Amino acid sequence: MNRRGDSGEMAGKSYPEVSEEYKAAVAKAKRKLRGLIAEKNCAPLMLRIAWHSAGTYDVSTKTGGPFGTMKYPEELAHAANSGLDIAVRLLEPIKEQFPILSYADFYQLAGVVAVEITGGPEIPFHPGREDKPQPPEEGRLPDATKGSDHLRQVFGVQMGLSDQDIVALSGGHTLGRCHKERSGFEGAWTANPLIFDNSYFKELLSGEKEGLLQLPSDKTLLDDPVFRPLVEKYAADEDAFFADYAESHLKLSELGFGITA
Ligand code: TBV
Repeated sequence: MNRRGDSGEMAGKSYPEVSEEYKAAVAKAKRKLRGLIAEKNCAPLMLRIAWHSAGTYDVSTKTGGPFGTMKYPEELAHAANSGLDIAVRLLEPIKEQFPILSYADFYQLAGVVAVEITGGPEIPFHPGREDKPQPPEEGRLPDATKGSDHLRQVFGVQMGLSDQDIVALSGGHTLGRCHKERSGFEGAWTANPLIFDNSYFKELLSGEKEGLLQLPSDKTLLDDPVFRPLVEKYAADEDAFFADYAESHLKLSELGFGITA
């Protein structure tokens, strides 16, 4: 068997080969994660831990990224990760059942399952990430109070993602909410924060509403000539959002992982 993964063609990547035992553990862990997320209603937090794990990747130094370091107290103590200790704690009883899996794969699998189980698109998952011993430095994740230039610096220059990835991934705020005691902000972006759909973009276009939240980094998507047409497209066409979201989430989950052909 060659090294090219099944869905790798889209990203033009090849992946390390893992054992049949490893593949079986991935499939079984996926079922356990569905159960946990359904029981605890914790899909938003699981998407956030996957994103904050991957979003530290820096293309120029090839450091950070989705490599299982979020379990370290040092990384959990980063200001942007406030509350993610809860995610690590919720996941640990399942992780213990699958010692063969890397934390790196396991946290990304949790993000994929969170999107799937709340009605979002299926995101291809390729196993084989290895755990790194060292968390990244603090300060790489975006700041909610800043605008387009900052988003392009973090997602574009640091992570190597595109403008389209920024808008599609911002749709992740279709899930969950802000907690005053974690980020200082309070409230959900949509009326149905446990459903993955395109309502984030519809709410963004319809303006501020009693009871819902828009962060400065959300609102900046409306003011930018490249971002805004994508917001309008995703608000009007959920299938287009799901297709682009799945592609962008896959890229995010594999920053620094897999060999580009
Ligand atoms: C929570 C803001 C997915 N995102 C979240 C919070 C804040 C932000 C609240 C934390 C809390 O108080 O519990 C303040 N995160 C940002 C902002 C930026 C950011 C402004 C930078 C622009 N978010 C996200 C991506 C993804 C998410 C790429 C996933 C693909 N974030 C996310 C979820 C939740 C937050 C599902 O960043 C809810 C968690 C692109 C919960 O309910 O517990 C939007 C984007 O990075 C910036």
